Amino acid sequence: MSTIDKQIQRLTDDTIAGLSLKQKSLPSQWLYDDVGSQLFEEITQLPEYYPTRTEIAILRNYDKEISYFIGPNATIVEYGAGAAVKTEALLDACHQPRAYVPIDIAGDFLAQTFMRIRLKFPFLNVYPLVANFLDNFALPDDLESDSRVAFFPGSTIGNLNRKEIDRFLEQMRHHVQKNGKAIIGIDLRKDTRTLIAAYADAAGVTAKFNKNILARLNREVGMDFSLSQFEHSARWNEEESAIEMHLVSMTDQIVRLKDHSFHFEKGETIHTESSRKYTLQQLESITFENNWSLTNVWTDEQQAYAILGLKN
Ligand code: AVJ
Repeated sequence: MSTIDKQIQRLTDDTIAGLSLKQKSLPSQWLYDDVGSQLFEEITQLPEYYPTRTEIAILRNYDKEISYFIGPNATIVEYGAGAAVKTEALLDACHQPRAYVPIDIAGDFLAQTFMRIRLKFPFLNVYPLVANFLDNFALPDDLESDSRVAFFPGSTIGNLNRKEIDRFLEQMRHHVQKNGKAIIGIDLRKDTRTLIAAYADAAGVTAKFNKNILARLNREVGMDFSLSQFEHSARWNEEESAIEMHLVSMTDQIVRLKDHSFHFEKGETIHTESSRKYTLQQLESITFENNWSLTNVWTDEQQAYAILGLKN
């Protein structure tokens, strides 16, 4: 089977499994096809969506310290690189990084990122890698550098559950090897109003982003979702300490996938993404339990967002 066929098979299996649950759900990774990745980039520009701009401001504010933390002649490995906008801030801050390995599941998007970074940082060796960072995979073995630094910005770690975080932090330790380091950006817990506004913006871009998963299922596995029959909703789940995106069925309806049919009651939802929000204390114990030492925490004045510096 080709990679594309395999991907469509996984999407189909995940969808059948997820829509058969009592609380219907879809794995959030499927939000990020090329259209979804593009819409997410639009989200990062919204006035309500503070994480991206706060993260970039922290990177710029502490560029000297971060650059010192990274050290010279490093290879930066970025998980879920997307458009790699924050990477530019990081690469600007570094003195002479040696190589850059952007990893993303959206291949077309990665190719564009590759071209842009090459133009802006001509001295840098770029090795793009199409992969799901939750899978097991190896890095190219011809990376010559003094040290490897994993970069996981954008609070993507907030999408992972505890088991996934443990697995990911473990793989990251393998990837960066002995003396390796990691820089992880993460959104912190804060008041619910700010959070809901960030995930239910006035311009409706997040709604479009969320509904794109239905459009994708129509496009790629031939489902028959009527997009106007679903509405975006952002909810705070206190137990999980997470903002959740849901798609709410506006009517009682049936949606089909091949010979499967899924019944939706009016008001029933599909849970599409959880964005967990942590306290610094929780982050300390999670990293400690995964054998990383947390050596640096960079944050903004309001402590809305944190960038962690970890050593293997
Ligand atoms: C890309 C996962 C970090 O959780 O804030 C933004 C995705 N979803 N608005 C986040 C997202 C809705 C974003 N991450």
